[in-house]
Amino acid sequence: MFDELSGKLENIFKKLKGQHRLSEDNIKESLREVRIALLEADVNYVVVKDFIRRVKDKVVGEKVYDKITPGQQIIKFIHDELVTVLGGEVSEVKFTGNPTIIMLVGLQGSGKTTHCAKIATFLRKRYKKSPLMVAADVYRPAAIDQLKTLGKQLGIPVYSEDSKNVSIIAQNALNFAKENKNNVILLDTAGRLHIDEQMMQELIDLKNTVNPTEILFVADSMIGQDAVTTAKEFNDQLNFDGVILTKMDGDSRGGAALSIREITGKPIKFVGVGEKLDELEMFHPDRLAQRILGMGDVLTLVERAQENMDEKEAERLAKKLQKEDFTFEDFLSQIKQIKRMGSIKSMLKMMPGIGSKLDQIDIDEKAFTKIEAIIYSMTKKERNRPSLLNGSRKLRIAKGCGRSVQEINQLMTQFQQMNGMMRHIRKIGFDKLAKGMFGKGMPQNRPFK
Ligand SMILES: Nc1nc2c(ncn2[C@@H]2O[C@H](COP(=O)(O)OP(=O)(O)OP(=O)(O)O)[C@@H](O)[C@H]2O)c(=O)[nH]1
Ligand SMILES: [Mg+2]
Repeated sequence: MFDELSGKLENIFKKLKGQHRLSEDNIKESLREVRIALLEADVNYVVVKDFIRRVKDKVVGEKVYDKITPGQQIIKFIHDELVTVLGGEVSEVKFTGNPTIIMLVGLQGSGKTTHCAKIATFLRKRYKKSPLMVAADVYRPAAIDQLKTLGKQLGIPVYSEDSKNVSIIAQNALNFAKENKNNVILLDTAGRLHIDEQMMQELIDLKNTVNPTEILFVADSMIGQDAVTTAKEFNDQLNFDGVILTKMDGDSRGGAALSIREITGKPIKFVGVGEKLDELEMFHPDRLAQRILGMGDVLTLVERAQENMDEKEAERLAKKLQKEDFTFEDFLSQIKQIKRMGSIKSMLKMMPGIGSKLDQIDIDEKAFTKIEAIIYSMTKKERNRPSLLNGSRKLRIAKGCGRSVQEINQLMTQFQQMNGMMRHIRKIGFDKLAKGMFGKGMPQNRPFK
């Protein structure tokens, strides 16, 4: 969904790579491009303008940290600001009413009925609630049938009646729920093509009658800028509590998420990611921000590396490499350090420029385990003096770890290549180490397949 935007931002930040100082000029240029990218992703221009101003204010006043590059620092600011725009924290469902009444409103076809069912099943599963769905869409008989069908499919009761007065229906539904011990009521209201006064009045009446715990505005993320106008109108009239952003699985440019949140000030609570009834997610601002940036969480990567790398051990290995007496024993120790940082794929995902491309790459997480198995089958002497490994020793090792001699040879080659390559590395910082581990010449994608 945000592929286009994240691709653009990746390019912008590439240009900043290698710069050691942020001048007013290069910030200006990259922010200009961020602005264009956001506008092209259909984010409302007022939101974009504000956003850029806030990021700029922060970046200009700040000193550049030593541990991260200026590019990474800008990403961090933009990321943080995006998280703020998207609402900061996850917004939980409120269950204050007894029963809790959730009223869904929105334009025609936005996904109200579908999400009424999705949320009902979600609340039942996650919070062990006993929901009741209410057909408060009285204009189309088909709408009632649609809700009933969904209810049947999920085994969730649906309350409906022939009356054309939704306030009366809702009142009766409330009594029905009390009798049947349903502690959450979901009101599925009629959609409207455009905002019209009569229907809006009906929603206001309904709101006044049942005093819902939450009114959720259902917004189709595909309609871009229009969603903002509609959201504003609904919010002015109904003062809704939150937003469900639907059809995020589609070809949406996604700007609606940022804009609606910023313009209405109301949190996005749920995201619809498909037609199926379990395709619903709670909305996580930080995850979406990371996805928008497509840059991965550079800072987490740096932090994790710092936390997990035993600096003294890294230095010792670096010294050995420089002296060219790096052994299999050291190799084992290095693998252990890498493994402590988490899965290889999750680490790579956090590196700029890699995240979006990672899906096509097949990384064999077990490669290290195989390497370890081979090394463990060597005697201590062999581990410390790899040159000892002749044909018969290799055969014995192969038998010991259940791999072929060919695989042992492969490991030897990789080991030698690494030794050669690492000779040039003066100090093992995480970046260099990672490059060594994942760049050419090292046990990369599928060494033992
Ligand atoms: N791909 C996708 N389709 C969705 C999603 N949510 C709803 N739809 C589809 O959108 C169409 C309209 O959904 P409804 O739930 O009927 O919309 P509504 O708001 O109740 O429509 P009205 O009652 O006519 O106002 C249906 O075909 C749904 O399957 C979603 O998150 N992803
Ligand atoms: Mg409907």
